[in-house]
Amino acid sequence: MTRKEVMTDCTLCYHSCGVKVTVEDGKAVKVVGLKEHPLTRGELCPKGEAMLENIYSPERIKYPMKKVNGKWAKISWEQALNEISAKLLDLKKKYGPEVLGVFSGSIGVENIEMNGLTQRFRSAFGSPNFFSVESVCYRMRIRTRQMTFGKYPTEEYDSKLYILWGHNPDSSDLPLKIHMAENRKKGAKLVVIDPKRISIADSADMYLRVRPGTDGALALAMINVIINEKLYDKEFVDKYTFGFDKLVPHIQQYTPEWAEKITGVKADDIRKLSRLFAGTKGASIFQGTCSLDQTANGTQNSRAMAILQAITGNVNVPGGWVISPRLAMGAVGMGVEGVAPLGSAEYPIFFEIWGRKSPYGVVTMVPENIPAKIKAFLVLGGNPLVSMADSNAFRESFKKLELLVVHDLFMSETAQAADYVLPACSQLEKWGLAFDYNVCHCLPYLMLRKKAIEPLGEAWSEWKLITELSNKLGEGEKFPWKSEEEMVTFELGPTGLSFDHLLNEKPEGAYYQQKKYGIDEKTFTTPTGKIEIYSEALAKVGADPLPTYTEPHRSAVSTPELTEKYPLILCTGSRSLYYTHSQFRHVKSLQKKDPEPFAELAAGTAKNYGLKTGDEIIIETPSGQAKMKVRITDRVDEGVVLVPHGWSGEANANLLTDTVTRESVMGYPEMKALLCSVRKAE
Ligand SMILES: Nc1nc2c(c(=O)[nH]1)N[C@H]1C(S)=C(S)[C@@H](COP(=O)(O)OP(=O)(O)OC[C@H]3O[C@@H](n4cnc5c(=O)[nH]c(N)nc54)[C@H](O)[C@@H]3O)O[C@H]1N2
Ligand SMILES: Nc1nc2c(c(=O)[nH]1)N[C@H]1C(S)=C(S)[C@@H](COP(=O)(O)OP(=O)(O)OC[C@H]3O[C@@H](n4cnc5c(=O)[nH]c(N)nc54)[C@H](O)[C@@H]3O)O[C@H]1N2
Ligand code: SF4
Ligand SMILES: [Mo]
Repeated sequence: MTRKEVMTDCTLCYHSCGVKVTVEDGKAVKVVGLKEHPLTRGELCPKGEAMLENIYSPERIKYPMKKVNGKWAKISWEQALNEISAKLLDLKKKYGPEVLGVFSGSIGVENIEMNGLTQRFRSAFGSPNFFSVESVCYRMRIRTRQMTFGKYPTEEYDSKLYILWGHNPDSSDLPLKIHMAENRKKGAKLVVIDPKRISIADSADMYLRVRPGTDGALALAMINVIINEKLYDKEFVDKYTFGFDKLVPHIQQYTPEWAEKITGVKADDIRKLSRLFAGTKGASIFQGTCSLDQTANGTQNSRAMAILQAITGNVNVPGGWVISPRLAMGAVGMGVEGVAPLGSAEYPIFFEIWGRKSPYGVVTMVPENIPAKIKAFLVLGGNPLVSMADSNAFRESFKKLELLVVHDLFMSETAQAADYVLPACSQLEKWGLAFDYNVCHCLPYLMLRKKAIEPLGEAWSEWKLITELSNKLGEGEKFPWKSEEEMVTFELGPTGLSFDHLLNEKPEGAYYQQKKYGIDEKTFTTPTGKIEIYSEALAKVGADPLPTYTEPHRSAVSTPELTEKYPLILCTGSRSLYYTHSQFRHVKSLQKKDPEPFAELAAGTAKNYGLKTGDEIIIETPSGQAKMKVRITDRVDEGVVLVPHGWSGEANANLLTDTVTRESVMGYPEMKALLCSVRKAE
């Protein structure tokens, strides 16, 4: 029997926790946490522990398939590539290359090969239309911090004060959970700001229950208190910020009493939190990864939080927000000249700031542009028909596509809607690089993602699919790497770390740089060279250059006419520890832990509608209906309905969201503060 142990990472969500996989006779038989990994030190979450159940699931797609008369027929890779490429070339000839859209999901955020290859593919084809979850998640905060600091500082895991602001590490962030527990033992404080009293709030130093979607008002009032009570770091502000003089008069309107009326958080608690935050050097706002973005005030939420870190001097100090050294890598991705993706005109700052372009289009604009501008879609590692806002609109518009190709391990709802489904490799079946610790939480650390087993069935990696398809399209010379290993070697080129070194000497991974604290003249690469409290970049695109507050698109305040029909606040997307978005519902051990979706309601609200735990209800919004069971809990406020996302069929939360209520600066969908009604299902 041959036996080997492979150190690699788990990519079942973007945290890339270190794992050690035992392989016997070519089969992975055991996965444990990797003790040597600096972030997770041997711990895994239940999803990571169930990795092999997912990989060896009988439901894996085994071979390429084509839909013929509504039924799936097995075909060869050769046939699939021939037909797909012929159709793409035909569409290109008739309508131009822009009609091709490429989507890569959240798996493509941590999988830089997938992300880079899909970008290069659409560029080689000549289309600017690359979409990903980045126009519903995370990129908004990157962009906003960039426009404020020039670079992208992130929350440090080891902090003295953790403000979990719409973030629940117990379910969504294992590395933070581990580090926070350790630092709290040493005296670090914890504040939770969340409409739900999540478990960890029970032991927090402060818990503030906020009305969904109103966090911006709370943040503005904190700035107000910190300025008016002179709690800010004057020396830091004088030396490193631009526009503070404009902020002072602007912020006067946002008093704690004003914010109390909007958010439901007591003015005195706002004062107390402001004092605690401003009085702690090494404090960090752990801003929800998407929870504060997916609201009408998204960009301004991020701005207000950046300004809070700045005026208290909590930037580039241990425990605050810190700019990590960036890793110079060989870029697999490629831009397209002369044409810009959907949404670049409507949401210009999402696409470009100071000449720095982002590769993404605005995904909420996709449905309305099919078929006029988009006629074919290639989806890798995503499930947009379930995960993007407005599943109804996505599904209807995808029906009008002339070609839909999905590369996945499983028959997702998007795959079911496709013309061709292509089998994908799991992360143990291909080579790659894991280095996103610095993107998410500033750890300049890199690991080789190792191919531990051979691809199952006829699965192909993204490299193989994109390379072979490009060959058929006559664009093969743009994909020069003869193997995945060669591509990874190319990526590593500028880093000074070689493939062999990472494979043989440092299988557990290596630091590629040391973190630096402190500030010098090169730290803030904004046009003023300072932290831009006043943002010319925002003013230029017609947005508020100083932080402001916008009510949720739909609420008792902004649309009182809707509240008779939709009297409750709907907040979607609470993470389940056992699933990543729409994934793993077929994994038995996880299914057992979280068998069905529940809408969480407070007792009074449930009583008003005659509901008890376990009842089936219909949740309705102006966009659609979803069916789930009720769970009564004292952890959410009266009048709020909290639902998970990622469930398929009738329980899909995105049957309730829409692509119309877009955040005004970056076009993000509203997912956290909608209006709904509930009733018992017949
Ligand atoms: N297990 C698991 N982990 C995941 C994922 C997953 O699907 N499953 N997904 C990953 C991805 S892609 C992302 S983006 C992150 C998401 O990460 P986050 O956006 O940080 O989401 P959570 O950590 O679930 O915490 C969100 C919290 O915000 C609260 N909340 C909702 N609306 C509001 C609001 O308006 N204001 C405030 N203050 N709080 C609000 C919710 O009640 C919840 O407790 O999780 C990542 N981790
Ligand atoms: N209502 C509501 N909707 C939300 C959210 C919310 O809070 N509320 N959150 C949003 C957020 S933050 C995000 S990031 C998105 C996530 O949106 P998506 O990324 O579209 O969602 P997933 O369900 O994770 O889809 C990933 C797909 O990739 C497949 N896959 C996994 N590994 C690989 C691989 O190596 N190769 C290939 N080719 N395929 C692979 C999986 O089987 C799965 O079908 O969802 C968003 N949707
Ligand atoms: S948190 Fe869980 S699913 Fe995510 S990478 Fe770590 S072990 Fe895997
Ligand atoms: Mo996300």
